[in-house]
Amino acid sequence: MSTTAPGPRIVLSRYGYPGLEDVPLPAGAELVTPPAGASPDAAELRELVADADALVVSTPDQVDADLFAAAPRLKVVALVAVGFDNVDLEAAARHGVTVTHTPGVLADATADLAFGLILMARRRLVEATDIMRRGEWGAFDPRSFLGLDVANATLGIVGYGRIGAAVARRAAGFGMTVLQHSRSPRPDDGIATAAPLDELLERSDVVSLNVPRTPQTTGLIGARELDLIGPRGTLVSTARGGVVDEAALLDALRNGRLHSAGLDVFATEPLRDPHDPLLHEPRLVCLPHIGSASIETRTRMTAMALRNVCEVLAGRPAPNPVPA
Ligand code: 8YV
Repeated sequence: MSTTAPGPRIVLSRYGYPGLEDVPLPAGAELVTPPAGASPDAAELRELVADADALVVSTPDQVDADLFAAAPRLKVVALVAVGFDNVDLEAAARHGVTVTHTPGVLADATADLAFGLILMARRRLVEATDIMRRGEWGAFDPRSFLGLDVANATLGIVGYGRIGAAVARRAAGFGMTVLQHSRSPRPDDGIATAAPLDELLERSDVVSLNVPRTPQTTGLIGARELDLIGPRGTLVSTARGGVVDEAALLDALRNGRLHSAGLDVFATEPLRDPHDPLLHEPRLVCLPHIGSASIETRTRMTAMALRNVCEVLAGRPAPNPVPA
């Protein structure tokens, strides 16, 4: 009698990753997903991974030491995300689990969104849309909805990795002068000029945050830094919540010490309290962490994450391990 060994058990933390149906999987693989719309908490995730060989997760899922302890067969955690601050990498290493992510494939979508935030904040697009929705488009007044120019302004990019560089390429099309600041110096690309952080903040009309969340970047932009950007300045972040001190940001906007801001990321996600003051500040544009949310981009991210799963399960090195 011959028996066929069952294929690997691949747990996905979310239902509905775009393009999953087109990704080639190991023979006999069993895919396990929560129901559509479900968002498993830590205990549910631990239950799901008990017999898993691979786990595919998104940014909101906390992959901590308890999860690794609850998953004795786990070989790979594949993030459908480039940021990996939600994974305990030391615990992964202790348990011999490879952690992978999806660099590169979401740089353009995230840079597009950063530019969307810049235009929305600086040209007051949300305020303008809101008055139309309320039927309050009044008689022409030359002072209505005056914003500040994006074209030919100076843009400072904090964190000049793939996403930061993609933001810079877009800025070049707007005739902007581009400054950049990175922890590790980047070679001159002819688009952005390197500058120390304080100098970049002082010289920039618009500042885009594109750093990962680390102990060094947590609280990087507080009251002092916002004052360096100044009353004609705009701050946008598609990075991670916690990089900007949100209370200091609200204070600077309310007191006219900063012109405007746009956030796609928050210290608390999801931000569900409809009374949260961040959601009611007229000069602050808020989006629900949608930097990579285009069909093409999320499809590429899914394919890349699953390719990493397949390679590790086949005993080969992961193509996109998170950096050491
Ligand atoms: C989303 C992201 O969080 O890639 C990242 O680091 O923050 C975003 O792409 C992701 O798509 C959801 O997992």
